[in-house]
Amino acid sequence: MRFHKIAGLPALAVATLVLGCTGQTLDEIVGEEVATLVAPPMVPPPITRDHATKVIVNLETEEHVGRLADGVEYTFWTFGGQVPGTFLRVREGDEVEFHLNNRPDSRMPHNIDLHAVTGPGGGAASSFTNPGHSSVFSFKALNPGLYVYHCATAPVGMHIANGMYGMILVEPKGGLPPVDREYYVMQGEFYTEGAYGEAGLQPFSMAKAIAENPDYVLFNGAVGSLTGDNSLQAEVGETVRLFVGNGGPNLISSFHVIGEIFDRVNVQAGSMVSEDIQTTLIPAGGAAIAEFTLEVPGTYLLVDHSIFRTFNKGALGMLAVDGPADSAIYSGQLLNEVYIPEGGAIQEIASEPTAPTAMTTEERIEAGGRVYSQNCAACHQPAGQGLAGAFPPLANSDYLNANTGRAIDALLNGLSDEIVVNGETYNGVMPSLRLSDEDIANVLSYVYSSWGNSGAVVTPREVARRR
Ligand code: HEC
Ligand SMILES: [Cu+2]
Repeated sequence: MRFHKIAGLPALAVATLVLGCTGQTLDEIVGEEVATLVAPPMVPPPITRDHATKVIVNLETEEHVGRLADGVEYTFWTFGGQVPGTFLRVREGDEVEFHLNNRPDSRMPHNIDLHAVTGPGGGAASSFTNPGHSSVFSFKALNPGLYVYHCATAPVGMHIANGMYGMILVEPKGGLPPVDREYYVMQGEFYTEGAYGEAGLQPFSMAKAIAENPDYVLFNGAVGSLTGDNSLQAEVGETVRLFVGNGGPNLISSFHVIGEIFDRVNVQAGSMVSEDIQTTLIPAGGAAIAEFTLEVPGTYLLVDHSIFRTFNKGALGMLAVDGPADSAIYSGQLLNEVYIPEGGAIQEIASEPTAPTAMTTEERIEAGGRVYSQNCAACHQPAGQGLAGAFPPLANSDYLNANTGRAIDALLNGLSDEIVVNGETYNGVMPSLRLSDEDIANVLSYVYSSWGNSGAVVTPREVARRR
């Protein structure tokens, strides 16, 4: 569908008014350019063009093990190799030709839903891309603003929780007012099997994600990615613009800079500007643009003012400001540096394993149904039918029915070998879910008794033998 434009009013708002008349058509596209991609917290330079163009974006989805906190590693899924994803910058009226390239060494298919897109799914269906493939789609940047993008491949929450979010700025035609520095900050939560600070490679916890109870709430994907040597920098007298987003997947951010007042905030990253704001609410899947001028030197703290997240879950950034003091504005002692010991949070004590209870087969299957809906359904789907190209079916699965021992091993240790299920090859990763012997016995008994499977019963004793 084509929208017309009158006197700069948003096209959608006036679309109905111009039906049938020959209003001005969409901006003429002049030339083309390849989008500049830089790693956060930096952003590409402001756009100086005064016309619309075709912008070619080449964004790569990439999965890697990286640092979540000192001594803590995590398997991140990313747009562009880091969290948050690469910042994209276009101009209102531009035509964006989007190339999503999923690396051959990816385990998962990915796609992208950009909130700046006018069209079904924000591009999600058109960009679904298997490992080792590229897909291309094109959209018109109709509305100016700062927009979140994220992966929308099932299970959507898991792709976002693993780091698949970033932002695209659609500059208004007249551009944004000039400032001295611009930075890119994005909040997101991580759900790990271990408690905050627990060392080692931490698997994703689907149970904590469903309960919306993260161990980490972070700016830019790791504890310390904006503190110490990584602090944002500015000088007294400069004006700073923060592009702040919230990837979620679950929490709302109460974004605040300790020691500053936002002179201007584009509320919800739209065109309404509010002045003199202390804390701005950023919904999951939303953003804000905050600007302030720095009058006095010191270290300013970027926080989520749901403050336990800052001091116990990692949501802390710093802006280090150099320059002359001005005692007329602030005459106190200098700020103390905040010190957060890594892993200083209270560690959980592992509970004693409980003795297996005597259960009838029916009770076992019923309990297993609950384990299934909490731990397996997100990937293998509620009726065990799986998801083509990503998650193998458990319904009528020859792989499952051939061998109970192999199924127990998959639940105990996870599974990453290439496997063939009902003639289809899968080469994904099933995480080790750290279930108890009892839960594994129950869920497998449930799966075997459902959806045309063999009816085998698995006991906790058999699971214990293979652990
Ligand atoms: C995060 C997604 C995910 C979750 C959660 C998950 N699986 Fe899987 N599962 C997979 C993937 C991917 C494979 C294929 C692994 C491979 O290619 O090596 C798989 C393979 C399997 C297989 C062997 C193949 C088949 O279809 O028979 C079984 C059995 C299985 N899963 C059972 C379960 C059970 C039971 C649960 C819940 C306790 C569960 N899975 C939770 C992703 C998941
Ligand atoms: Cu994804």
